[in-house]
This record gives sequence, C-alpha cells and structure tokens, in this order.
Amino acid sequence: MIRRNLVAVLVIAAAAAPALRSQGSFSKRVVTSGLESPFQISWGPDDYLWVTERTAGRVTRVQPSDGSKAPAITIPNLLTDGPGGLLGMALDPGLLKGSGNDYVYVAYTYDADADPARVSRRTRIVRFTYDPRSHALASAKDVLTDLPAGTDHQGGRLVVGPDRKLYFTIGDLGANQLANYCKPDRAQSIPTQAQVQARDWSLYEGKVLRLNLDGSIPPDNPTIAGVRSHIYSYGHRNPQGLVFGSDGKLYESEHGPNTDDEVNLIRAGMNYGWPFVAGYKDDQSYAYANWSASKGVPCSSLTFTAYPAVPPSVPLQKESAWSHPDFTPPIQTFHTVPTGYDFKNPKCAERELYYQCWPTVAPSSLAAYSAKNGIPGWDHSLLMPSLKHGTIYRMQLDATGTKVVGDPDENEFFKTVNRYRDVAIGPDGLSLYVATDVDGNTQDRSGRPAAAVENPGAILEFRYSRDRSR
Ligand SMILES: [Ca+2]
Ligand SMILES: [Ca+2]
Repeated sequence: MIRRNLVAVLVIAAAAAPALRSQGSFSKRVVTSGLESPFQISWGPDDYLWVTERTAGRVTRVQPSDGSKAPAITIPNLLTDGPGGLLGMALDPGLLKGSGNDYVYVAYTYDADADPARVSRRTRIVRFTYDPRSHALASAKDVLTDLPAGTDHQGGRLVVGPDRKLYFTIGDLGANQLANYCKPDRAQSIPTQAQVQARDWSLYEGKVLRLNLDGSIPPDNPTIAGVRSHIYSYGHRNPQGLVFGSDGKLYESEHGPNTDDEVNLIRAGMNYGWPFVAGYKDDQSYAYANWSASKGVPCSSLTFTAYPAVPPSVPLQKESAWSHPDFTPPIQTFHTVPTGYDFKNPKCAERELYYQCWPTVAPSSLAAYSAKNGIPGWDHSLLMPSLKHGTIYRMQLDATGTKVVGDPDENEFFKTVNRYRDVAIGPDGLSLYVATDVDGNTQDRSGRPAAAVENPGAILEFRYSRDRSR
C-alpha cells in the first residue's frame, strides 16, 4: 500500500532547456477515492479541487490535503447512461473575487420527453450561483437547452474563455459506427438560418460552440456557409479536451477512430475534417466509409465492422478525394500509422481487446501548463490524459503556440493502471491532480489489457520536488 501511494518516481531532465535542466522526482499520493465517475477537475479560487461526478450528478469540492469531500449540489433528473450525466464545468473567472459573479457553469444530459415511455436525449448548459457561507450551489438558470446528446461520443467539455464567452464541445454522438452505424455523421453539417431562428440546435453534433454567458449567439461568431450560429469550429469526432493557453490560444483534443487521436489549435470558422479526414490528409490507414449510404443493400441489414474491413456496398472515400478551403490539420496526432498496419496485436488478443493495442491513446481532456518557477522545462506546454494508457502526455509548444516541438511519446508521465479522465494543475505549478474513471479498459504496465483499475473514482496527486541529493 505504501509503495503504491508514495513511490512513483520519474526523473525528468532530457526535455528541459539547457538553462533549466535539473533533476527531480514526482511523488504520488491518493488524495481521495470513491468519487462516482469524475469527469471534470478544476483548482478553485478557494483552494479546493472542484469535481463533477458524472453519474451522481454532483459537484463536489475536495480538500486537497486531507481528501475530504464537500458536495455543493446534486442535480436531479439527469440521464446518466452511456457517456451521459454531469459533464464539463467552468468556474466563472469572477468566482469568489467579490465581483458579484459567483457563478459556476455546468453541462449535463437529460430527457426532454415528459412521457416516461420515451427518451429524448438532450444536453443543457446551466449556471449556478455559489454561496460561500453555505458552500452550496443553487439558483439554477438555463444558459442553453435542447443541445444534442446521445449514447456515444458526447464530448462535453466546457470552459470560459478570456473573452468571457462559454466554449463547449459536442461529439458526433458515435454516428457511423458500432451501435449507431446507420446514423449519418453530422460533424460537417451546418444549420440553416431558419433552423437557427427556430432554435433548432440538432446539427450541433461534432462541433465546438461559442456562447455568450446568457446563451445567446455572440455577434462576432464566425459565419459558416453563410450562417452565424453558436458554432465556432466543426468537423470534430469526440472532442473531450478544450483549454485556453496563457496567450489566449484555444486548444482541443479529440478521440480518433482506430488511429489518429488529434490535438488541434482551434480557430474561428475552421473545419477540422472529420469524418472525411482523420489526423492529417495523408491517406494513411483511414478512409471514410459511409455506412448509411450503403448502395443496393440497406445499412440495417449489414453488420458493422471497423475499418479497413468494410462491406463492398458501403462507399469508401479516400482522404485525398475531399477538399475544403477551411480544412485545418491537427498540430499533433496519437498516432498516425501507415496503411497496412496490423490492428490485431497479439498482446491484446486476450478477451479480443484489440483496440487496447491500436495506435490511439483515448485523450480524455487537455490542460495548459504555464509556470515560470514550476516543473523545470515544462512552461508553455499542453498536458493530455490518456484513458487507454493511464498516463499524461506532455506536449511542448513552440514560442508561437502553433506547433508541438519534440516527441510527446518521450514525455509520457505518471503511469498507473487507471483511466485518466481529467487533470488539474495546483497554483504553484508543482502539483498535478488527476481524476480517474471508476472502471473500464486500460493497459497494465506491460501494455496488455488490465483486469481492473487500481484506483477507481480517485484523485491522484503527483507532486514534483527538486532532488538536491542527486
Ligand atoms: Ca481532424
Ligand atoms: Ca489521415
């Protein structure tokens, strides 16, 4: 037990700039456990860790030194099956600053159909007001309702930008694959002006949205295909990571299919390619198989199989056959592999968990690390938790913030046998707090599918100390 909680030492040195190069180590501590599917973890202005518990519908404040939990609210009537429930949370920059803006924004899935026999999945964004005397959230106020929700690829990350706008990710709801394989992918679909006027947000699947804090459409949002809506960028698959860097640039991470998880620099009005392109437009190990457009054979009579095993009736389009003037490639992929790559690695043959060995890492979030006196060599980088690896990838940004320098595979940290869902950075930049899933598939230390997770529903602290004895 002691070994598991205290000893996790990684020496860093090679990635640091020469002037900053020094050695040190990280110690691991289990801050708390027993959280119910934590989704979002943020360091609050009260020096508590603020956590959303997805399946419990609860916002919980966790005391970082003793791990005690203080529930701030339990939201009733959520839909919590699949990837649904209480998702992203954004603390207003004015929270506890005496500005009267003691607001916390959250997103959650719900059933919009009053008939108990039917389910109409939707997502809403709600603003709560925090009372610092009772430590409770109350006074729910809808920001935006009737957003798409589904049984897969929900997205759900929510942030307040430096421009005091809300940014929110919605995935493609798992369209065109697995249980939803006959549902067309709408990541490229843009609503008409009439739909926007009718407040029909059904085509917001596979998008990053930008909202005024009251839910209205900002007048300076981009015009896409002639229409201004909440859509800020599009062509996304399952964007679960969204964060502003210290210089105001917006970064996003999204799950790829069996290759090409992406990290993107998000710019207004741009098209990130899905489902026509996965990763770079390179025709490597991916082509768009549009199942709902099956010719001659109805899609519903087909059995879904992952690319490259696609039935002849399903149209297959190479990446290079598609072009769009606003297409924007990622700044990093995890991982791009050549056509012909063997997706059936015998290491993952047991229980046929082959996807555990696919080149993807399942990026669940994204954090921006910026601390001049923090961990040596880490300033101006992105941190990305991996569900499949139980690690954090660090990506060093160049001075312009538009490129990743070096190889993130050489900057993979904090391996445990867990699924890392989100990461928060402590105020001194020396402690990182990682929230873990309660269950699900991940890799053991030999890279094989693990039988179980080590720390279900936990917050793990990884604290850096300069090791003067070295
Ligand atoms: Ca893309
Ligand atoms: Ca590609």
